[in-house]
Amino acid sequence: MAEMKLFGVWASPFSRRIEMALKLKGVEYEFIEEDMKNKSPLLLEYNPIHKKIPVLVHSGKPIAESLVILEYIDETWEGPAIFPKDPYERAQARFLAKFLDETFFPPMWKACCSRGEERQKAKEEAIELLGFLDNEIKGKKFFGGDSIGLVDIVGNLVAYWCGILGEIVGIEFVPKDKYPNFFKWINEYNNCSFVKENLPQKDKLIAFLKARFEVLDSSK
Ligand SMILES: N[C@@H](CCC(=O)N[C@@H](CS)C(=O)NCC(=O)O)C(=O)O
Repeated sequence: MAEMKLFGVWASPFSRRIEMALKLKGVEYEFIEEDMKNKSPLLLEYNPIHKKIPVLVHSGKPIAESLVILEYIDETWEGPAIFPKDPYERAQARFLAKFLDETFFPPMWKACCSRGEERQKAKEEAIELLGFLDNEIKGKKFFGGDSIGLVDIVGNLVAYWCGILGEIVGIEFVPKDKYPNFFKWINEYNNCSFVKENLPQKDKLIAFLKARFEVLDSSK
């Protein structure tokens, strides 16, 4: 059997995406927990450009960047499809995944890490952007249709992490009245048993993130 190793961090939405995809496909792997304050020589060797987790190593060959890894997993193993088969739907799913990581994530994270006027501006920007997703999910159970697909896997960031970060810093990123469709998806998603099995335990994650914010605060 091919050797499969995943370098990740238990609290990271990016490495959880890969775990979810591997489990969806029924692929066995070894999880190697990285220490972000003291990255292992192997991680730096496997991802010399970004020096980030997750990195999937398949029979000694490393693949970095969660969206790239998800595509590799879908192309390599049979089982439930992660990407839509139809080329247009596939392009749309890629667009939404990139939107979440590159357009939504930066202001959302800034809203959590900044203060005062800067926080207010980033918060408004992040919340406004979610209107696009509220419209996209309207009338559907998951972004992938009846079952979980690429955008749902990538959406762990907003469905779970964003809610917890919001609780910690006192920001409601997904107001139920403003975004009823997206709010419904979040509930559906977080209550789906397969998803639940692949999310970190809430109390543990809150403690981890609070400690992270204390470090950020003390370095200001
Ligand atoms: N675009 C990357 C983002 C991954 C990422 O941000 N990983 C964080 C942990 S959650 C990391 O490794 N940070 C290390 C650092 O920035 O030094 C992906 O999708 O894989």
